[in-house]
Amino acid sequence: VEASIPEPQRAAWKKFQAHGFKSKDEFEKEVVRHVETTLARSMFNCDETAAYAAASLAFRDRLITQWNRTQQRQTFSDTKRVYYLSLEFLMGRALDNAMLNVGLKNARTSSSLPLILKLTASAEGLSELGFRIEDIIEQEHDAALGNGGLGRLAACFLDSMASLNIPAWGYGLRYRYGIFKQEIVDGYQVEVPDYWLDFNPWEFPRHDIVVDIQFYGHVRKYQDEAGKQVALWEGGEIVKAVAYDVPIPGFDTQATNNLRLWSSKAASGEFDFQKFNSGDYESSVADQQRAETISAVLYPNDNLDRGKELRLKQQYFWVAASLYDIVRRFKKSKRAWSEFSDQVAIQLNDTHPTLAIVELQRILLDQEGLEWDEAWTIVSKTFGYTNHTVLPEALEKWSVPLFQNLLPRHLQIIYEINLYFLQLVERKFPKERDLLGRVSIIEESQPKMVRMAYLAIVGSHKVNGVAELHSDLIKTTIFKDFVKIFGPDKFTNVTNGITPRRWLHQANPRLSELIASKVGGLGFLKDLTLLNELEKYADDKEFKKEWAEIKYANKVKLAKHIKTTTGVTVNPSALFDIQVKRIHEYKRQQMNIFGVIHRYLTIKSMTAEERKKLAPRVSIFGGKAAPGYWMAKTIIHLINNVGSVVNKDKDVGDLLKVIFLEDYNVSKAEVIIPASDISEHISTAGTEASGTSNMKFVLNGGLIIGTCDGANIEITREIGENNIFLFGNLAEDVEDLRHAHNYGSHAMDPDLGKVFEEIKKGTFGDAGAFSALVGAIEDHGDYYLVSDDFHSYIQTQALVDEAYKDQDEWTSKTITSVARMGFFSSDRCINEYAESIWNVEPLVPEDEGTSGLGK
Ligand code: 7GP
Repeated sequence: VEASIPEPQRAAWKKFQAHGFKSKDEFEKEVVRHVETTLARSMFNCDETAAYAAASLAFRDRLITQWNRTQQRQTFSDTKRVYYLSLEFLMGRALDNAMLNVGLKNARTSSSLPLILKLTASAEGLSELGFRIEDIIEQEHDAALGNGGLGRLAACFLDSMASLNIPAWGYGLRYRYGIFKQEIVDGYQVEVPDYWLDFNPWEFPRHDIVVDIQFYGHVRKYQDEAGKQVALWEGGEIVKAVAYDVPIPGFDTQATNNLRLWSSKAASGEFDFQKFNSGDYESSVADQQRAETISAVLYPNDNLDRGKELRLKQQYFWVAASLYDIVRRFKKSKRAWSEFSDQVAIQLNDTHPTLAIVELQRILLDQEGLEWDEAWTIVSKTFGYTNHTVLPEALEKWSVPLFQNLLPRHLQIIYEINLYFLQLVERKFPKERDLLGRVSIIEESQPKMVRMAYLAIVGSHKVNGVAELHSDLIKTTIFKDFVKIFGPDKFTNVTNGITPRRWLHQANPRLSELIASKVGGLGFLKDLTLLNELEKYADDKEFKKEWAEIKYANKVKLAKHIKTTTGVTVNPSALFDIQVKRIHEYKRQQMNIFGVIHRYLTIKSMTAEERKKLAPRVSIFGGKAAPGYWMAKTIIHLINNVGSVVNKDKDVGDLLKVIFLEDYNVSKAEVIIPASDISEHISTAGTEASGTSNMKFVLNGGLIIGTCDGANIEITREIGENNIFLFGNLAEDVEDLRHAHNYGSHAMDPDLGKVFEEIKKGTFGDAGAFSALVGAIEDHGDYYLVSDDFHSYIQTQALVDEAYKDQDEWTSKTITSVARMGFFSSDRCINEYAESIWNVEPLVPEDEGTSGLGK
């Protein structure tokens, strides 16, 4: 890298190059400088917001220097890069993470490595300036550019790719509005816009990186002088994509990768002066507003596809800008096109970026003049596709007329891809006429539809699911025909993971510190399997006491949050039972709240003596419903109404409290997850592709009640059946059960029947409000098998109560479980992608010292 700087300037560049903070004085100096100059304030009116801004800018300066060097290193070494295309990146807050990374490097250069990294220069520095680091961190607005699991996974992957020194870029959209803020008013969800860009120190606008994106128009075909058929996409309109870069620091490495988010802007730049001058004020700004609408808002659906034109526009806008960037970077290397897939791996986070396959084929064909086969060989070696759901309502399809209008050339190419694909199928399976219709990328419906998952499979070299069961299910159900056509090797599994930096060290610093004191330092944050050293402390009295104290302190912290946000007092000694995730019928929050009602009725029917033997419980819910998902909103309403009855019932007291936490998001998860005793992962078997919060809860010393679904199965395999509360029907039985509901008799579970009676009596408010929720189970086939699993659920909850009474044994179980969670690091997961799908190697910074982390 150094050699790339021309000799005469080298010394000056080196002399003034920024580096990590060497001391807290240096950090303080930078904070004060940013307060006084960047923010133009004096220390006399520096409030916490300003201190947050200044501290962030100080760290950002350091990150961007590292970012630059990382990019230079990658360019000069000319290595293969990974491009992770995701319409969602649910990043949460950045300052804490930046401090951990830059701060650590700082600590590392000093002689001793303090255990609590936050108490390094930065924290002490802030404290000398009169601020508490916790309060400063709290000032940051979450970057909430995602809905749920899929978006948070992308964020964990960015952290792991940087930490593993993998040359990688994330590409996404810079939504002006992230996922809405949820307010609870009279028990109902109300959506409030999340205008998060007011002040965002973590992004760098790149006004010099602007790409023209074309929409609409028509295709003109003609023969060029050499007699070759050429297609020209003409007319239509142009929108500009402007790049915004977000540095992604790796943990314990200088490597800082990039997340590039595109923002839309009118091609004409400003508004139309001519119209303005002629008095047409309103339409003079219309073009500009229409263009800016493209990246204005994140679609708030989780596991649901709505097929709106603006969404397809978002997808193409983002994919076209990203590919332009990727191709431009490749062309700088002056290599032959045949080497493209040696230099570039593109991962599709679900089908949302599938158009990238078509766009690359179009670039190679129409712009670079390659032949179809040559181009297609390159394309299909470049892409990998990750599927995140088997739910039919989430599988993307776009109507052909819509496509024809918006992206006429792309539709032609899709038809051609499909033609060659179907010809291949016909050659391989000449007798199977039905097969062609089943696997065609074009569904012969009215109107015709483009099946994006099929296009993604045909255009990728690997397709993966996100947990073992899920990867098996896609091979045997939704993509079965494709396994037959392409063979089983095209399909693989990469079980999801989570970053232990955010989800253990940052969220639960005391637990991380305690673990570090026993496993030889913080090395487990880089190699999570080192946690297995903990297993020998599962019966260590002293250790268990500290472990339990930390859990209690985390519960006290959550209890305070509950008090300030809901006004309800909860007892931190009670069992904290938590279900936080998007609200969805398949995730079965309704079963949880029915179980809570069952518990309430049981308590009411008990004598005072009997009640004394009960284990007090706090049932905590959190999660957003998609604004148009009426049933999910009804579930939220019921939870809140049950809470308002139960929480003030004198017969019940501390024995049961029901809490709905407003506006669940990443930063709240960091407080909620470390406080759980048990968490609920109770989806209908076969519906939750993986789940990732299940991993976070166990890693933070909580146990799980769950179904045999998604990653619960692998968690059980790792931690042992004795350490998890599994219940319910298996995935393999779901189909038969559903069939029986519809065609046989469906006997309601009697306990659930009693719960429904109580709801119908109006005990929890107007019964009519909940009739659809009850009706879905009683009268409309109970698609999610709530009644079938209810008995087993209630019984298993009783086992949880029993187990919790033996606190000593419970603590041992949680320690053993944490010790066995090493597999679920997103580092392991990214290593699997790197080896089996991307074929990329890490690029270790040449000046990387030893970490002192004990690995
Ligand atoms: C989610 C899955 O529901 C969850 O089980 C999984 O852990 C997560 O992806 C990460 O793989 N899917 C979504 O969030 C989603 O919206 C539809 O999928 C595209």
